[in-house]
Amino acid sequence: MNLKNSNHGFSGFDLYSYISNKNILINDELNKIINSSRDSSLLTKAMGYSLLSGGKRIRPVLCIASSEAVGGTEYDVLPAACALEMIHTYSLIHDDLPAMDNDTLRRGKPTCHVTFNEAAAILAGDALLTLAFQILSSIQTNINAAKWLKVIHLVSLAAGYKGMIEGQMRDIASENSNISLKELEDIHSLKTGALIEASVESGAILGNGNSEQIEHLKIYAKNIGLAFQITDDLLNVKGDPAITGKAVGSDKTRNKNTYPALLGITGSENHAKKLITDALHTLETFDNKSNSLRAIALYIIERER
Ligand code: GRG
Repeated sequence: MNLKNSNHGFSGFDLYSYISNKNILINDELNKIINSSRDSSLLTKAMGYSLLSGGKRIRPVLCIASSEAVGGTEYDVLPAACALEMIHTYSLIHDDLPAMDNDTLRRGKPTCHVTFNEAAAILAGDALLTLAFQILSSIQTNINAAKWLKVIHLVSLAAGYKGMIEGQMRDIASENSNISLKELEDIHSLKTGALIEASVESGAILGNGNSEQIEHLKIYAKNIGLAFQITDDLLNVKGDPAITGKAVGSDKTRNKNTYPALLGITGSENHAKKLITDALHTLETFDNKSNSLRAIALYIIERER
């Protein structure tokens, strides 16, 4: 299946330039937020170390792209985009802790607890999570307060005990045991998909999308969220640590339930491609303002990091 050549009404979008430009905007804003406290405490250093260490910024980019797809602007959603990246970074810091995955490499650098210490890493994660909601709830833009409240609510659900944290808990609990494909899909959808879905949905709400557009974008997000984690599983098998910036082979060592373990490499690749095809179909009623979302969907399964 060659997704690039199939007819989804989209061609020639320069995703590299798009992501690079959005990353400049997002990184500038994250720098401003972290440096605004003007202190050099261990806590602020640990927060900045992980937050400003060069992740792909796919969640904030999705938030912006989703807003633009329904006619909004990047400025409408920039604070929300940054808050989503903070929540994501907190989850990575905690995921790398000895009590969780016990990883020493992240984004090409030693993990937060290795560079600082475990207490600093736990607190830096806590502080980033809290700061995200501080930013979400102190917005001064033209978008009405009811929309912001809706976004705060959906982000708290996605990040919380019925979302990402529940997914992480089930993931850890299922190590060393056999689970079904449905159980694995639920874990991945919660652990990784929920925050990706929240990124797309909040962009659509703040960009003033109508209810039909928002519903379509939620289906798009559900599909790409799952495909994103399948690709993450595949990169843990066949990725290059020099490119991914994190350990390869660790899922197998820990006897984790993953798509490659359940479906094999080719089965996992085909499943991810099917999800991306479905995601692209949900964008059929959208005009070319959603070409960034189309290109991101393809990138998600082609990425090398
Ligand atoms: C301990 C209170 C407490 C909560 C823990 C750790 C956690 C909650 C959740 C973990 C969720 C998690 C780490 C999911 C993995 C998602 C994933 C695929 C991460 C990699 O994302 P990328 O590729 O990374 O976007 P970059 O570095 O590019 O940002």
